[in-house]
Amino acid sequence: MLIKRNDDGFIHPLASEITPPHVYHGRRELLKALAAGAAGPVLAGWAARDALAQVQRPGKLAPLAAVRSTVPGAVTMEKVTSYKDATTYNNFYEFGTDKEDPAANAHTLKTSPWSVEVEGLVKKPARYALEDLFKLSAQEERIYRLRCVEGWSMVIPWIGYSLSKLIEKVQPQGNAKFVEFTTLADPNMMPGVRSRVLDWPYVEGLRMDEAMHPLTLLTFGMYGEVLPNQNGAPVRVVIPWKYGFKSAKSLVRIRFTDRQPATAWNKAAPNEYGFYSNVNPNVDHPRWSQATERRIGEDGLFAKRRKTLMFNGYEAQVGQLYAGMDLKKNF
Ligand SMILES: Nc1nc2c(c(=O)[nH]1)N[C@H]1C(S)=C(S)[C@@H](COP(=O)(O)O)O[C@H]1N2
Ligand SMILES: [Mo]
Repeated sequence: MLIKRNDDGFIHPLASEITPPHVYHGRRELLKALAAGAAGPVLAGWAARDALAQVQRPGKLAPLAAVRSTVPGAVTMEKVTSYKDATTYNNFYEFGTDKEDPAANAHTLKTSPWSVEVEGLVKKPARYALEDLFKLSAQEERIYRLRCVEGWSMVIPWIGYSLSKLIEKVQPQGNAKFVEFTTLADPNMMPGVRSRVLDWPYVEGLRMDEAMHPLTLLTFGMYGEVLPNQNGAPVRVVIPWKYGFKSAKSLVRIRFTDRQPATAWNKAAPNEYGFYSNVNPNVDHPRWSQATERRIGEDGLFAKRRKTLMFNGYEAQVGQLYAGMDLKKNF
């Protein structure tokens, strides 16, 4: 992919590349299929992809070109949450604990220059400038459900690539069993870090096979643009089958280790937030049920709560990672 750096230091696709992916993909596939005399199935598939037609570029931040992901399960056809809801109802405690706080306060986060340290049990540790991390693999659009442990969910068109691409590049050593994510904790840019709600920095972690799963996304953008600060700019992870807090924002370090990482929420309340935190309607949070959820944007008088799905609906893709494990014990 051709990219150039603008004065603001971030990466901008060339103008020719900013055609929305659903437009150029559909068109190219259609032309190919017409030439092959097989337009029928492709047209049907194309119509089914109308989920993508709902993804309107908000036109607020730098555009980010992406190809349609072909990873199984990477594109839900559910209605996409509005950009406004996805960017004004956030959890990002470094900017305050109210849902409106990150949108109001995150403008003080300076995302350029930015680098991510990759260290620990790897053969090729490296400090990646954001631009180099971005270029490491093709950017894909994924439409994922994200389910917060608090009982609400959204459907967001993310842009990034499988974290496995980076992991393959840095070559973990044989004894690396877990990946630890550390996010920025700068009290000058993040007013929430001065409060004691969590033990900063915000740390999250995955078992190696979870980190290697193709659905685990190293994420640079959403809605066809770079990430807004409140959603974890300039780079975060998104793990769609786990409660939202596992999807750490504004990453500065990725460390490979042989020990299960001590994560921020697990340290704060170990009986409430386990290391795995797979979305599971059958295991309640000690203070509330996890059986149902409220889809953000559907909060009218008659909006029904939705049933929460095992692994947030990604059981076909990730269920085998937990075969034989007691998911009530390993919550
Ligand atoms: N650094 C950091 N990452 C974080 C959080 C946070 O407070 N700090 N909150 C988590 C929680 S609880 C959720 S639900 C998601 C929300 O992501 P979104 O605002 O993009 O929807 O981010 C997660 N990542
Ligand atoms: Mo959350």
